[in-house]
Amino acid sequence: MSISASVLNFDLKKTAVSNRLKGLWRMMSGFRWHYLGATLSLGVAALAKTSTYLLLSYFVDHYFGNGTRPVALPLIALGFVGLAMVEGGFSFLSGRLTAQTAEGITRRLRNYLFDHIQHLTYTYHDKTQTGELIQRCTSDVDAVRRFFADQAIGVGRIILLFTINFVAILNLHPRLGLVSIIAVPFVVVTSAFFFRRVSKAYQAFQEQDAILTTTLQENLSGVRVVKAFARQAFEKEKFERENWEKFLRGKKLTRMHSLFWPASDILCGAQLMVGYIVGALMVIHGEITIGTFLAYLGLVGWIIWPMRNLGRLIVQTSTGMVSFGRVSDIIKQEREPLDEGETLPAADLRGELTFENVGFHYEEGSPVLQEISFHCRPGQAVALLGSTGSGKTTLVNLLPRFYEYTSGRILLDGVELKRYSRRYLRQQIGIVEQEPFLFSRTIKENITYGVGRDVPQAEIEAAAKAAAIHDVILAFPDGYDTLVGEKGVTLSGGQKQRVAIARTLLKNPRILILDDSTSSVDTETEAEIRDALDTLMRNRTTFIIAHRIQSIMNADLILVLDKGRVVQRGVHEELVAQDGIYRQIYEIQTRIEAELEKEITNAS
Ligand code: DUT
Ligand code: MG
Repeated sequence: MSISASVLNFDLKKTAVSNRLKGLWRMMSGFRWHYLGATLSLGVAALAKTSTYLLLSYFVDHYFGNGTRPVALPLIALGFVGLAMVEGGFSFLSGRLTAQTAEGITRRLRNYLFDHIQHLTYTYHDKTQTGELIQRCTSDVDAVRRFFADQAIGVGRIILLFTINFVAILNLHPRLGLVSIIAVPFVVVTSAFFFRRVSKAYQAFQEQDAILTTTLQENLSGVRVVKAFARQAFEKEKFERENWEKFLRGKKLTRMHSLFWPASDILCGAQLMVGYIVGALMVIHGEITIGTFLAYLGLVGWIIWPMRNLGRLIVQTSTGMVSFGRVSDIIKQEREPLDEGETLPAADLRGELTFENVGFHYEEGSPVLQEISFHCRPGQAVALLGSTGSGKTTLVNLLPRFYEYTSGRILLDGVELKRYSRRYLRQQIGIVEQEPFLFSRTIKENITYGVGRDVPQAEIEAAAKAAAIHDVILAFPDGYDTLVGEKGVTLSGGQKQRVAIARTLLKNPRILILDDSTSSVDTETEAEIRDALDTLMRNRTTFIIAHRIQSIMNADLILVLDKGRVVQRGVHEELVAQDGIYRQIYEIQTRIEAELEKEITNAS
């Protein structure tokens, strides 16, 4: 089934409403005609089935009952075959339409979720566990798919089958018709009773399932830590505990189901019995013919079937709705508006930055940055130095608007940062993150990731050379086409950092942020990178975070951060002359280096 672009682009945000049935109805947007087609096909199939029983009744009564035989036998036989073909054909059509539609809806939902999750804010991702997201995007989405494949069309099927066969029986004999629906109210009440319970049990089960997925996901990500601390037994116990809880909740859910089925079976069985007995008595008293009774036996089954399934449907719908609610929780999260704001100045950003009493907090009441003020001219290098947790990464994360500062203001080229769109800022700012992440793709793909277009090999290599990683890459069997990660080579921390530097350099940003980018390389490589960077930093505003004074002593402005405040500022010469943290760090580092050098000379 080809789905038009407009249907695929339907904004699923509209489905995140508090009324879940309404949300599910909106989820069907663009697919409702398919459902109507499927339902109509079902109707035709149901009519054909019912007609088969009526033909049977006609046949029996005329050939065996009164022997009038008004229609030739081959014609009747042809009728049976024709009806069977119509029924089969339309059943197939309906099944196919439903399956395709459900898959279509689910495909759209998955695509939407994937895109949506990418656009959620940093804050949301900070607070949400990956395992939880994965579980909602897989298991819960699948329950939603089942709803559309099964329960959504099921309602139509049940109503059709019930109505058509009920009317047919009423036509055979009104009293038979009434007798065959005695159990309906009981079935409805029983189903409603179980609906709430199953709903609750299923919600609890899915929540626990998410916990289990999170536990597993975390354990896999941290498997090296687990091994390093030999905590396998502890982790195993933790997993077993969560798994046991899932087992218990699963058992409870199954118990609900297993109580429901016999209950509805008893009701339906009783219904059949009453129908058969009343029917048989009516034959004995000559109120109906044998043919009518035979047709009734067939038709009544198709009244009981929808009744039983109504129960199942109601109960299963509860699970679909719970899962839909869990998916909706993600859908209703606000996206980070990438394009909101202006992209001024359209052409070239100079990269002049002014911080005026900037303050920031992740959590209300615990400020992470306070009264940060400084100014840097275009092309200058600003270095941030400070103990761990002092707020260096937080400060640079404000620039691409990953987080919004909570007080004061930041001016970029004289314009308040909040007026620029995030997309624009992120195009202009290149970050080499503290813990860079590389995709399981080739090295080349990783380096060109930020540009999103074909890049001449020479440019890629220039970036790699600047990041002092070119030679390392060439040493790999497939060079730039070497796969990184689980299926390919495993890079060392320093190599990863350098690939990440190359990735950012290739993007050629106006503002460059290097967050501790040389922390996992040796001093020699660091010097190599620094030389390369020196040329690259020319003409662009750069923020360098580093722990080695060596890496930052040439900066135009050095800010020393402590507990979120700037405690010292100036250039290297000024800061060493002052009594303060900077000089302490400098002295310690030079002493260590001097001692190391002495040892090396002594040894050789
Ligand atoms: N913090 C949060 N939430 C976050 C990130 C950090 O509450 O998502 C806190 C931790 C710390 C403070 O903010 O108390 C500053 O963290 P940051 O990562 O900015 O510190 P840093 O200077 O970059 O430390 P390091 O040198 O260890 O990278
Ligand atoms: Mg940091």
